[in-house]
Amino acid sequence: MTIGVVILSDSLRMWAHARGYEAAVAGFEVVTEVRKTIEALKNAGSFDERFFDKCVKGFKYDSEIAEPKIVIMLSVPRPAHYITFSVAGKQLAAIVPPTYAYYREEARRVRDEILSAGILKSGQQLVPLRAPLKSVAARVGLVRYGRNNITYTRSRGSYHQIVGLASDAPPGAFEIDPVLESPGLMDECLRCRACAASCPTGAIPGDRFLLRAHRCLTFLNEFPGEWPDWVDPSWHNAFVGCMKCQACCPMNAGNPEPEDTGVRFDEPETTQLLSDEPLPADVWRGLDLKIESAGLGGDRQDVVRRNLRALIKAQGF
Ligand code: B12
Ligand code: SF4
Ligand code: SF4
Repeated sequence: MTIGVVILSDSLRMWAHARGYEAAVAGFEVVTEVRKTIEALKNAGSFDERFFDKCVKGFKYDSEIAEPKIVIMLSVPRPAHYITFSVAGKQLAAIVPPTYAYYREEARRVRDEILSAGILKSGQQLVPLRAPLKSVAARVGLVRYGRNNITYTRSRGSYHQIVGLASDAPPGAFEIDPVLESPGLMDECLRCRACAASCPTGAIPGDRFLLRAHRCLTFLNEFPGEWPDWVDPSWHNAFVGCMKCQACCPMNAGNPEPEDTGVRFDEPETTQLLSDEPLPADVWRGLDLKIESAGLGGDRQDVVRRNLRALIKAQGF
C-alpha cells in the first residue's frame, strides 16, 4: 500500500541543498499512519510503561494549525560538542552528543529561514510538528533506521537533527510521490552488529528491532533520579546522552570531530558542581547560565550535577 506524498517543490529542494540539509514533504496523513503504528506497538505491550508515559504518551500528532495539509521534514547536519571542566589540575572535555547543543535554537532557525526564503505563499503557516519525528521522517524516505534505532542519512550518518514542520500550504503546490509503507533499515545493518555489541546496557535487542528504551543510558541521564542498581559506574561517557552506539558505527566514520562550545568551568566552579551540598540559588544561577550558553537549556541542578559526578568518576579523574 502507498499513500499520497509530495515531492519537494523546486524552491525548497534548492534551498535545502544550498545549506547541506536534506528535506522531504508529505501529505499530513503520514502522521496518522505513524500514530497507528505506535498505537499497535503499545497494544502489543512493546513499551516499558514508564518509558511510554514519559516519552511517547505526550505526542499529540498534530500542530498549532487547525487543518494542517503537509509535513515538511528536514535533516540538518549536527556535530557533537564538548564542554570543558577542570579537575585536579586536568581538563575534561565532557561530550555533548549531536543535537543536544542549541537544539531548540536550530529548529527555530530552520523554520524562520524557510519562512523568510519565500518558499511558502504569503499567509501560509509553518509551525512545529508535534509527532514522533524519526517515525515520520523514515516514512517519507528522508532517513533510514540503523539497528541502534537512530536514523541515518547518506551524507551525515546519524549526526543530524530532524526538524519537523506542519503547514497549511496545499499539497497541490508540490509534486506527489509515495510514502513508504514501513520504515526502512539500512542495508549495512544486515551484516553488522557493532552498535548492539557496544551498547553497555543491552538496550539494543537481539530478539526484536525496537529499542528497550528504558534501559538506554540517555533515558536515565536526561531525567532526574538515582542510577538504578544495574548501571555500572564505568558506563557513563557523556555530559548527557551516550555516544557508544553512534561512535562505533561505520556509517559515522567520516563525521567531524566534536566542536568546542567554548564553555569552560575552572577548578573552583567544577568543585562547586561536584560537591554534595545544595548550591545557593545565585551560585547555581551563575553556573547554569554557562551551561545554557552551551545551548543546553533548562536542565535541573540535580541532573547536571549527578551526570557530571558520574562522568568524572567513569573517566577515572
Ligand atoms: C523519546 C526520545 C528518546 C528516548 C527514546 C529513543 C527511541 N529510540 O525511541 C531516549 C531518551 C532513550 C532517547 C535517546 C536518544 N535520542 Co532521542 N528522542 C526522543 C524523541 C522525543 C521521540 C522518539 C520516539 O518517537 N520514540 C518512540 C519510538 C517508538 O519511535 P521509533 O524509535 O521511531 O520507533 C519506530 C521504529 O521502531 C519502527 N519500527 C518498528 N519495528 C521496526 C522494524 C524495523 C526493521 C525498522 C527499520 C523499523 C521498525 O516503528 C516505530 C514506530 O514508528 C525524539 C524527538 C521527537 N520529537 O520525535 C528524539 C530523537 C529521536 N532523539 C534523538 C537523539 C539524537 C537521541 C540520542 C542519540 C541522544 C544521545 N544519546 O546522544 C539517543 C539515541 C538512543 C537510541 N539508540 O535510540 C534525535 C535522533 C536524530 C537521529 N539521527 O535520528 C531525535 C529525533 C531528536 C531530533 N529532533 O533530532 N530519545
Ligand atoms: S553499527 Fe552497524 S548495525 Fe549498528 S547502526 Fe551502524 S551499521 Fe547498523
Ligand atoms: S545511547 Fe548508549 S545506552 Fe542508549 S542504546 Fe545507544 S549505546 Fe545503548
